[in-house]
Amino acid sequence: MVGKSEKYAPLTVETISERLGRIDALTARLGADTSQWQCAEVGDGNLNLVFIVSSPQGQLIIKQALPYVRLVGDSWPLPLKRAYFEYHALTRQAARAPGLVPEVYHFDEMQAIIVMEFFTPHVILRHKLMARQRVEGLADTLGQFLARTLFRGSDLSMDTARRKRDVALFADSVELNDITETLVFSDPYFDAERNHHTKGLESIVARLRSDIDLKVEAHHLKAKFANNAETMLHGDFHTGSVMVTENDTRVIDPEFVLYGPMGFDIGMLLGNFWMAYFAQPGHGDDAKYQAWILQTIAGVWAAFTTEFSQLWRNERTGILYEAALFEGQPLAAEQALTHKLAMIWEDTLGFAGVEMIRRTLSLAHIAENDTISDETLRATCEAKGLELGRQLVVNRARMGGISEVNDLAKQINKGATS
Ligand code: SR1
Ligand code: MG
Repeated sequence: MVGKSEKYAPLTVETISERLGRIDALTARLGADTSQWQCAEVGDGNLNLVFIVSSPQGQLIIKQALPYVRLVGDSWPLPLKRAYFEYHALTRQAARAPGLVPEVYHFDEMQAIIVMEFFTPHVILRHKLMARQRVEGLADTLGQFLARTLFRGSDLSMDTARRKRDVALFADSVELNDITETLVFSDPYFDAERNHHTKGLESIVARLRSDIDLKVEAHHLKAKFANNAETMLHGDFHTGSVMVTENDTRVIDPEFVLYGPMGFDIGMLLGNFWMAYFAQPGHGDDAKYQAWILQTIAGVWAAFTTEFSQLWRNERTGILYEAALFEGQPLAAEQALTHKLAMIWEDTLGFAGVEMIRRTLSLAHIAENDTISDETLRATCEAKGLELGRQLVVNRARMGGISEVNDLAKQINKGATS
């Protein structure tokens, strides 16, 4: 499955057949007659080339890293080795949460190419949320994916040798770690070069940047992100990293993989759902659909805690909270679980908050807001996200359960706070 080749060169739709047409992993799925192959470049993310290759026999995805940030251009170089980290993340996620991530058919480290399963007729969840379409089973699948990958990639499941090896492997992803540390945790809180925001938010932006409690708490979260190598994270788990049909959910794109705090993946996902909730007036303003988004958020957290608790009770084979330590004291193990979930909850809220703020003030925004052409309406939706984000970051230790946070979101949505 792993191939080696000559000097790196970006693929084009014209060169794919010639360059990859003799690789078994591709011909087995597309057929050896490359004249039948059809290629389209479909990458709409911030970093990479993505091709769908189709033939009468089948379809697959080819993802290739570019040596720079696609969103910005070659003025921002970025190493190709992110494909290597993504490949290793995908194989680990496939083992820990089977059936939810694309199968890797072929990996070429030199060309930074991953050839993988094409999920069809799936679409990116973010687009589904803008089209106000529901997905059956979404919350359960996402909650279970989070619990399985976060638990099984951690000290709760892994032995010392395997875990330390993986921490070392992913620790080399310094450039992508740096992107997150900078864009998520620092840039939004000062007038950084790459920042941009919607006209009309100026006074709110000025207020947030002079908000000492917010700045300090966001930085405490940055310290946690940088220092707490708790588990293998997806690292960029927003609604653009999820593909869905009306009743199927899959997870893609773990190139930002790193060892970090469990609440980061959960918080990033929930923060993106809350932003989609506030953006709904720009996409049809359907109160019932908004209620479904909040219900989905509650469902993700419920599914996560249920699955995580199951894994805690049945799969604690790692170096932390060893089963032997609690022999004959089941209540002690349950107490430790309750404490663990409370810590994850607080982190989740904080990371959701910083994600909501950075997607509005920093470099990379979200399509739900960007596609609202009425600037005044867009600013109103974004201001609500900023308000909830600020409250989550600053008050995360004092928030009750998920219903309390959803109630706060509803108040903010009505314009009843600030
Ligand atoms: C320069 S990359 C900007 C953002 O895109 C990715 O999807 C990550 O979210 C990153 O922060
Ligand atoms: Mg991505």
